[in-house]
Amino acid sequence: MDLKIALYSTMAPTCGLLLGTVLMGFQPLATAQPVSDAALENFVGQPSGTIDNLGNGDATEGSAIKQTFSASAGQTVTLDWNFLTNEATPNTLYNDFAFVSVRPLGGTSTLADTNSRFPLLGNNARFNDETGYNTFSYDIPTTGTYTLGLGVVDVGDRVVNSGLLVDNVNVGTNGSFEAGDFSGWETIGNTSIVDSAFGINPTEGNSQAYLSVPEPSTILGSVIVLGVGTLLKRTAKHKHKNLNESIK
Ligand SMILES: [Ca+2]
Ligand SMILES: [Ca+2]
Ligand SMILES: [Ca+2]
Repeated sequence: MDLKIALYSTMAPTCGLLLGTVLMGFQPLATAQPVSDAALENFVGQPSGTIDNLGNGDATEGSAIKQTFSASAGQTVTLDWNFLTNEATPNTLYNDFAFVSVRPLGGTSTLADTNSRFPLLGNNARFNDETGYNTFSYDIPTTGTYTLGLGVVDVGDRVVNSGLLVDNVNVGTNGSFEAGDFSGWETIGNTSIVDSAFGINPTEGNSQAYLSVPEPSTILGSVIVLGVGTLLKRTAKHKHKNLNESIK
């Protein structure tokens, strides 16, 4: 084979592969992205503005799950939840939080925000702060059909991740997520089923639901690059904060 042809036949696929890799690098990844707070309110069936009106700041985006079930008056809905965050805590500007919604009665409540107690600081490799599992309960006042919704949101901006683990829901079907999927549930945004390999054990069985507000996974231009710069700065602040805490 002529040297030039040999070189070309080696180079062309390599260049093609390189170009392909570069192009692929700019494609959005398959990671499901969080949705607006308006979309979350529509999803759980609460009035527009409900999430911002909880008083934790301006929610920008989030993820949620829901299930509709029949319940009798006097029955108690219980579930286990664990709020995780990489935001500095407490934090008035970026007060990410988790919420629960029960409709048509019950309304919407904050489960935890950055002002909550985080006894499990740094317990999980993915998050700096963790509330640990707590139990939410709600007494059904009237026999009927109810929709339970659970969500986690970014506040103030769309960076620095927070998450919500849910398990052991005592109403509806697949309440402990032991089917290994969201069968019986509906989801919106970034949700998945995780086991103890996540770094935190489920409270019932082997599986638990994980909702989060991950960072944008692609870099498409200077605006987003600037956003990533801001994120890096804020991450550095967090590290600084943790360092201070470890010195105390
Ligand atoms: Ca908002
Ligand atoms: Ca955040
Ligand atoms: Ca479970």
